[in-house]
Amino acid sequence: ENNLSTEFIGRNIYYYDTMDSTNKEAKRIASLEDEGTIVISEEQADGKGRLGRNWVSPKGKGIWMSIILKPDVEPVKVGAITLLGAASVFKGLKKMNIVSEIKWPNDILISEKKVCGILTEMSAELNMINHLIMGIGINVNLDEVDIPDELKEKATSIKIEQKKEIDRKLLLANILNEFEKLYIAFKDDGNVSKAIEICRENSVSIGREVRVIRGREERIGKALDINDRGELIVEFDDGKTESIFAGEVSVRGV
Ligand code: BT5
Repeated sequence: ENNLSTEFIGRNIYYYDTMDSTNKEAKRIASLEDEGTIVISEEQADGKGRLGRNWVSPKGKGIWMSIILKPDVEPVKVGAITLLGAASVFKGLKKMNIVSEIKWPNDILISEKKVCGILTEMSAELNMINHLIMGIGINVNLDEVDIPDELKEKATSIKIEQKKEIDRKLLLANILNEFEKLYIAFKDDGNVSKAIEICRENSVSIGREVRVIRGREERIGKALDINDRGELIVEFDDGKTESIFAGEVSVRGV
């Protein structure tokens, strides 16, 4: 906590030993809580990824947390907010001399394997956001045995990659410090340029083949860039170029 230098992000923390999902808990309490409140748990019994997928969250080994946000912007502007999270995790790791890469829109990779996933959920009505929950899951000190066999090819932890235990509190503080800076710019005037620049410069996706899945339709293309709305620009094999909005598709390195 000593390393936390934020004004409001993480100034109110609900800390649990166990929880179904910190995103679920954050949604349950969001309307009563101030912006920047965090729910964090040592383990999650029902951690969630996107589209209802499961998120492995073993006890005492990771950072499983959710930030409650109440930005006064239109719902269409939140697409880019996941990138604020990704950029903050990237920068927080970098501060500890840990090199990672960002996989648009919501993953952080080390050595091409996932160490962090982000799940942003929003409650909105009448074109106004009630609240937004940014769930961040980071595999900090997981050992090989903590990673299920079926995920071993695509998932890793910081400890496995760095071959040493990482201070979770320090990493958390670094990430929250970075996040608040980027979030204030976003809140003030919708400015996400800094976060997008970080994602662009440290992206594994750009220049690579990606698979864009929309419902049942699956197309292969090449990711060219991230535009200033945070969308991924993809050139498909038929020569057409489209900008892909986070949440509308899932993109995988082929
Ligand atoms: C994500 O989904 O990457 C978003 C993960 C968000 C987790 C945080 S933890 C705190 C908060 N509370 C929650 O309940 N959730 C958030 P997605 O892109 O859909 O990736 C999910 C897929 O990643 C799964 O289907 C697995 O294949 C894989 N996976 C599951 N657990 C993993 C882990 N711990 N590390 C790496 N990959 C994992």
